[in-house]
Amino acid sequence: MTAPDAGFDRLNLPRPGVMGILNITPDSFSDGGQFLHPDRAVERALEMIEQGAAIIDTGGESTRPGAEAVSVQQEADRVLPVIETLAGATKTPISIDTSKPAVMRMAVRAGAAMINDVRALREPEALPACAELNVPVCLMHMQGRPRTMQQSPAYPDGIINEINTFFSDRIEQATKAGIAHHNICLDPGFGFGKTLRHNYQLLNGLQSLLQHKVPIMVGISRKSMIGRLLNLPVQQRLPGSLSAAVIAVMQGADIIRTHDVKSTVEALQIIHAMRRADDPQGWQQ
Ligand code: 8Y7
Repeated sequence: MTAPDAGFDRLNLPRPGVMGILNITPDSFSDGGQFLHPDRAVERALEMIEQGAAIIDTGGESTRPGAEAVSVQQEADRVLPVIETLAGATKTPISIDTSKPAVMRMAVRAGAAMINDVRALREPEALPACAELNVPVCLMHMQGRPRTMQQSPAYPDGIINEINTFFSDRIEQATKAGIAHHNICLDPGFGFGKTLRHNYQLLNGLQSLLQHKVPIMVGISRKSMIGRLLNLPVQQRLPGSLSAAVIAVMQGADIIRTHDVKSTVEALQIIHAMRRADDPQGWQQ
């Protein structure tokens, strides 16, 4: 049984809701270096909250293909001052994008309310650390490792099947380690060990992920599945990103991770209005 105030429900997210990306890195793919100074990062987070972000995802490690590895110390030095200040300045939940158990612990102590792990708690000790912290966690699918994942992605059993098998296994491992089912959310990891075609097969089959009965998150914002398809640089990928976000929500996604909070919130309001239009209790709220 899930208590009404447990797990993801405790975060009070609207469904669907928007997660604003805050990259505190020198080398992230579309906005690297812009928010390295804590004051600038906090300012940007508050701006995204003002624009309707339901959650802020802070990250100090770039996972783009070929990015440099960072130490626990480096990652902590980047994210902790921002999480601490932000947690004191807003009630909006803060997520920590990390795979390192030590960073998870420090971030939650500093005020983070959620963990977003692109490695789905596969690093040593990440499962027990997360169980102990007892906060919601997003388990993302990735084939291979960031450095090499785009070299020759392949899904002989079909991408949807393979991702569902991966998720069943990760949910089993997580719950065995003591992580509550109501604290789990899944993300198929657009662009992480996937060809352009795989990403669109995934978008088309996204509904199938609802079988795991947990919230679904997706991150498509400005990614190469938009840019390579349309042959557009990162600054010109908003219409494509919004189109994909709307499709994802129509397929059942609950959380959209994006750089462009204001426009994404607006796009999701269209879906919300449509879904509520026939509600006899009213529809605009
Ligand atoms: C995703 C993500 C990135 C994603 C989740 C980027 C950290 C690349 N992508 N986390 N992180 N889902 N859950 O373009 O798709 O933002 S990094």
